[in-house]
Amino acid sequence: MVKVITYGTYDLFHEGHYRLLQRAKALGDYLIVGVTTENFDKARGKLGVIDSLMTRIENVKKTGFADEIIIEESVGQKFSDIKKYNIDIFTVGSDWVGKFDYLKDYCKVVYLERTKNISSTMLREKKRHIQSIGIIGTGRIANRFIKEARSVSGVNTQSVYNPHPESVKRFAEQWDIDPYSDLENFYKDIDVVYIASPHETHYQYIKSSLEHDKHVLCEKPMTLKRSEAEEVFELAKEKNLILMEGIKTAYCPGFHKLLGVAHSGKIGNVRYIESCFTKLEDPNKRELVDQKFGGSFLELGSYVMLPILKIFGESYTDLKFDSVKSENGLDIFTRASFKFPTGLATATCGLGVKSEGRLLIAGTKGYILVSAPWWKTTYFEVHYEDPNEVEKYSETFLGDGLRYEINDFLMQLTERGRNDFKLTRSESISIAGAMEQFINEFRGNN
Ligand code: C2G
Repeated sequence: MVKVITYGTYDLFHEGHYRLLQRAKALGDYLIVGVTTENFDKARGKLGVIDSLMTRIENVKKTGFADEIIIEESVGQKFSDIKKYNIDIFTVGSDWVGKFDYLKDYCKVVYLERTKNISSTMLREKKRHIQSIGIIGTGRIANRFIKEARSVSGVNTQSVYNPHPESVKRFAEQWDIDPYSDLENFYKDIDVVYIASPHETHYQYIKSSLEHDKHVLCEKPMTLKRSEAEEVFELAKEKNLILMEGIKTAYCPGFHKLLGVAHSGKIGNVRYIESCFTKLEDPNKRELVDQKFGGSFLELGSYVMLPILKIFGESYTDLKFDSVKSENGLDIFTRASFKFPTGLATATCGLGVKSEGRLLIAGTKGYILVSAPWWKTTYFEVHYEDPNEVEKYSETFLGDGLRYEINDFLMQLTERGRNDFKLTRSESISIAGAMEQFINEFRGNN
């Protein structure tokens, strides 16, 4: 008798799960299915699981393919199950290719092709529908997004658009998704759009996506003009669609803990903030070559302004920029100096100058220090006048962190939670306004 084992969460049970179990069963005579517990999913960084363990087991049972169902509770369990149940074949979908090769010494490992299109799911109800994502753009961030989206339950990255047929095909093959170089066709089969194209194209793509009735998650900076940001938020409101700007720090749990402490009064009234983000970039990369929309502030300014606006609010009385330029005229380092009625703030960012990427929030009783990289907040300290008095805080930050913003976006559009306070419309509009001022002044000086 050939014994086969497979594992999964099986949340919002869909055709991909069904087809996987069907083919797993066909590989042998006896199929064991391991269903993950909530704790295990949490530990392995899977977010947004909706169905209870009982419901997920019930759904696997209903298919009739499983001869035995077990629960998967810990990381090393696959290895011990293979021995315990005398397994001949371990199988899982092709989204895991290579990940379980370490089991090859103990049984045969088979990766079954994952099901690409699961939008025609059995789950028709809006809140339980698997949201199909289409990506606009094929750059580095789009690659990261796909990986991270696979750690969020309830979404399926289905297609990608880029006007150049060759590059979109290459990207799609790598991730086993559908390529489109025709925008109208791209919109046909998806629920939401993730925009990861060059900054200056965001505004048009947001408008076009909303006009096609798609919810939108757009990479930062969402737009480069205040009026454009206002316009697209208004359009989203009119059409009852979610439009969210993806500044990943805004959605990560450690940053929230930090804001909680800053607002709690622990350090008294905040009077000064200093935030810095630098990244030494290859001089041939778009960010350091694109004369019109490259440079450090357009690339990193959204991050460094975020804690300032979250803590002091948006009513600054003065904003001044100073930049260090490279030979080709782009800003390789920029300092944005803010004045607020109750304090001061400095945001610095660089692509060609390296500095300590820390965040300092100074108050009337003490200060918060978040060491680099503060934009992936995992640890911070609260210091007081007495240098021996230090409070320490830590928080998890999973993977590349994009999964938090994807999960928050999903919660908003399935109406499972209101979390738009994490990055409000007016904060996004203010950031666009600062970008606009920077571009105007910078170009004026050039
Ligand atoms: N699957 C698929 N096609 C999809 C989605 C999922 O073939 N469109 C497969 C997965 O590859 C997996 C199974 O269906 O083999 C269950 O998928 P999930 O519930 O998403 O579980 P997963 O996170 O893949 O768990 O220990 C857990 C396992 O390693 C895999």
